[in-house]
Amino acid sequence: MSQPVTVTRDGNVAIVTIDNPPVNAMSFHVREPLHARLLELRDDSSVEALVLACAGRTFVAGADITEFGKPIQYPFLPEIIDLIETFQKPTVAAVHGTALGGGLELAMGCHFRVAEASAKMGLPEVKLGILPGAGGTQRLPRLVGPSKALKMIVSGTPIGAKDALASGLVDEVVDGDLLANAIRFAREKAASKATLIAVSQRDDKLAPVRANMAAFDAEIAEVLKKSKGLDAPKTCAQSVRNALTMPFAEAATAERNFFHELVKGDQSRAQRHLFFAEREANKVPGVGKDDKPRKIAKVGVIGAGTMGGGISMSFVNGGIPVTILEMSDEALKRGLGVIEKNYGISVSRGSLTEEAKAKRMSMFKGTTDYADLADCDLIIEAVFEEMGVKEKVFGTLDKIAKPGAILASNTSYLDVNEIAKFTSRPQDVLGMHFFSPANVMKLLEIVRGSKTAPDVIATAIAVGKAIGKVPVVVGVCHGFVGNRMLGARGAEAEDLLLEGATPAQADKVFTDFGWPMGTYQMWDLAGLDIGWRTRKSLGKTAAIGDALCEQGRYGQKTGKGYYLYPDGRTPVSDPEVEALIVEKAREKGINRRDISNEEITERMMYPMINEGARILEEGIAIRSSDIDTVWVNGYGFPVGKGGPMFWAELVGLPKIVERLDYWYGKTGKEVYNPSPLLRKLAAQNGSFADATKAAA
Ligand code: T1G
Repeated sequence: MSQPVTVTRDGNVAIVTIDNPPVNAMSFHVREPLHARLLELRDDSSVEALVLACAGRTFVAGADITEFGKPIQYPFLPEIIDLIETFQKPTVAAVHGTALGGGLELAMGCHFRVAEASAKMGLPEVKLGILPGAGGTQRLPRLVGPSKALKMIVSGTPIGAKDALASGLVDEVVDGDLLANAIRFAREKAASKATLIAVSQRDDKLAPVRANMAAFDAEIAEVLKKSKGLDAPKTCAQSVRNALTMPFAEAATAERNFFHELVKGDQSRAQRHLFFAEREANKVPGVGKDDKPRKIAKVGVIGAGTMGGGISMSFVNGGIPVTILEMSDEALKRGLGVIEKNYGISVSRGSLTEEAKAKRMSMFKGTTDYADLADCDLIIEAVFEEMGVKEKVFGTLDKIAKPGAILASNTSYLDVNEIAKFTSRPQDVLGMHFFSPANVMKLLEIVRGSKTAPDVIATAIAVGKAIGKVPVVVGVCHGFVGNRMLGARGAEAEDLLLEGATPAQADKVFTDFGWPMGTYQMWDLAGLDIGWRTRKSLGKTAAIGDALCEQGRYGQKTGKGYYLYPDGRTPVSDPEVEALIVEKAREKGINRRDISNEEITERMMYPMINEGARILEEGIAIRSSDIDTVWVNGYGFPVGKGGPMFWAELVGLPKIVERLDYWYGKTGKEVYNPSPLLRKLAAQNGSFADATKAAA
């Protein structure tokens, strides 16, 4: 095991190298020797300059998140950074990879920073429900100015080396040997007897903004607009603002206090849970390190509709060329036209350059001939959700696809094992369920068939991550994990309206909870006719939903559904719908009553939890945190509540079971019947995580 901290010499320059794989996190076993070595080097007169570097793939990527929630052992990171600032000789951070959080804070404790051209730097603590707690909210504004620091810290988005150089975060960007250049830079600074000003003592970038606090407060209001319901963004902004109004030491102390407040809160616990959950989701039983992902250099997509087009864009955006197959030139032209229009919107928004758009458009090939997919490494069909259509497609793919090609279905519900039977290569077949709009939504449900080979799963995970998705492996059942639980969440939506709720009231319960929208608005967005068609095919009815469709009220796309959409997007309650609901209730002899917001939560969100517990019992999800990852990345479950299963434990499983029992007793509906696992955990005051471990 290599030493976490080593010191070497290059003449009068001392090089301190941190080596703590995989990301050089600032764990205690790094902090302790680092503090000791720095103390020695500071007082060693033979050392005329110091370079702080890291081994491995990245400079320090932050404090050790696994240490949060436990007593943190001295020396703390702020003390180490303050110690570096007492050096009376040049200190230089050699930055490569991703210098994030405490890593960037450490680098900002040095007088200078030299970065590799490919390096990224940022303070992503807000994504963990906390704020930079080692001086970041005080030093970053002093280096890049309060406005840029505010945006970087409240968004948590890192910047590249070029931007860092231009904004004053780094002093030099190098292409060649980073360490050699950092040593050269340090030696130059020592030789020139350059004036050394600790970052905490600088004020030149603060003074101009301090003179106009009203303008800065307006900037704060602007950046906080999207942070609804979360505490950390507001606290981040307040701490950056303190840099303008308080002496460094006082503001740094306030920052530490903010950190200790936030880190013990439910929101940070939820967001740290999601950080590790997303990574746990890549660990799949039966898929080991020897199951190497196959190379995916070319992708084929069948269908250039909404899903096929979005899926194709996801791969091209990830640098993988796509051949799109459609049944006619006209459909192909339409599909490629929508893709071009989407890129055009990005260009007009400034998030894509014209040349990047041209390059991406050049990576699409259109065809109406299956033979053109023969050289694809992965082929994904996004055709009509009907087994007969899938049979034709996979039967043809089996004949034309090269050996070893992976054949994936983007089906949202259908049985992937049935689909695999349409081929002679079930081991190469799986589901890759994208979420609309597929080029935007991060979730990718990887549906593992009973015969899907381990390396095919490994490939789907790897290529999913490569194109910026969050892959979660799920089992075969109707709706897999997300849509199956969505069904449970909406099961009582119709009856709640008949019994007394309104769409606006029920949807406000959801938006107040932190969802982007409620059930009825979501149905209007997706199109009410989809559900209507499904109900008719299953011989089912829904008094209100059917009536709306019979009036041609399909939702947003027809300008009205449960709501009116006068501007095409914003839902407005419609008295006609409320009259329809009252009429349907009368026809059914239902006496409407006031429905409380708690009842709406109990009858829509608790059934979701119950279905999640059933999914765990059946092994459709490997672990409860996978379910949380699905919901946060595929359906907008608020990150501050950690996902449905994490939130259920905040509510208390005994309470959820008690309320489900109440509604089951009152209605006899299966959606309320507590699953045996849920009942067992509630009785034992256990947690879903325990159940997952026990099942593993
Ligand atoms: N602490 C502990 N473990 C970490 C970690 C961290 N900061 N970062 C990553 N890991 C683990 C991760 O769980 C995984 O483990 C393995 O490393 C590889 O990670 C005081 C308070 C650096 C961009 O938020 O963004 O500093 O699954 O799969 O895709 O103000 O990791 O292999 O067992 O993500 O190449 C601030 C978090 C912390 C950065 C690399 N820093 N990390 O991505 O690998 S708070 C962050 C990342 C803080 C200070 C505050 C990414 C990455 P396993 P990975 P990757």
